[in-house]
Amino acid sequence: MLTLYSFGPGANSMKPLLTMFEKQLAFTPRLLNPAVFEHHEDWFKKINPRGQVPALDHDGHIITESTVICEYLEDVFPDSGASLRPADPVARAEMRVWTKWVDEYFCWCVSTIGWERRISQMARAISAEEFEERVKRIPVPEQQKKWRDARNGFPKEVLDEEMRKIGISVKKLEARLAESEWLAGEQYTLADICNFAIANGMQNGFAELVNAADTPNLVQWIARINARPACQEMFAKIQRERAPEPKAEANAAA
Ligand SMILES: N[C@@H](CCC(=O)N[C@@H](CS)C(=O)NCC(=O)O)C(=O)O
Repeated sequence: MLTLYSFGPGANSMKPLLTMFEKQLAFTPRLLNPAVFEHHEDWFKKINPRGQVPALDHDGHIITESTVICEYLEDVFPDSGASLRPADPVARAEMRVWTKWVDEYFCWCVSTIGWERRISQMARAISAEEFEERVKRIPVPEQQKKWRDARNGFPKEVLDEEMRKIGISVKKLEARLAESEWLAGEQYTLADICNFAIANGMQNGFAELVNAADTPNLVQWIARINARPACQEMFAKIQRERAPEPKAEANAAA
């Protein structure tokens, strides 16, 4: 039995969700509500002591870390649905360079701007006392700081630096996708799924950077993945838990 704890199809949660739909795996989706800090409740910290989603329960074995979960699913169910890892070791290494890059670089700059735009509203929607009570329950000190920054507003120099990194990231993706249809070459792989999880929505939330004129290949790649039956089924079946609606859509809650 497979149960996936997530916030729904966005950011890190989308990586294993889309992988499961691509691999046509039957699973129980368990959606947590970030607006009520459900992921910091004791019952969930028993599942993931870091108090973060996604987390996979496979017959009682808990797997955490979004990219690790995707690789695990490919290891355990190699013949189910789409094959999402190249057989060729060179292409496989290239896939992992892209999944490493999204986890270590691309995800973080987009995440901070998303937190500033959307999570800040969630953090400010409650009283200072209640907020501090909730922050105390967050097990990871860096995440406590991130919630406090979201409530107080991230320093301008941090936001400027993250926007600079987003600009670099967008150019890097565009340059690669001008060379080949998919990030690791000829085959659609976990590299595409994991980067799409962060990039999808940037054509709206970061339209000044991601648009048909400046990044045609990136825009087409985003559209190609959105058009895949597995992706459409995921969005139709799994509703994302949302923070209060902002003016511009961004990929938040990472
Ligand atoms: N490295 C982890 C990061 C997980 C992560 O940042 N999860 C976010 C949602 S995308 C989360 O739980 N955020 C809420 C919080 O930290 O309070 C992974 O890739 O799974």
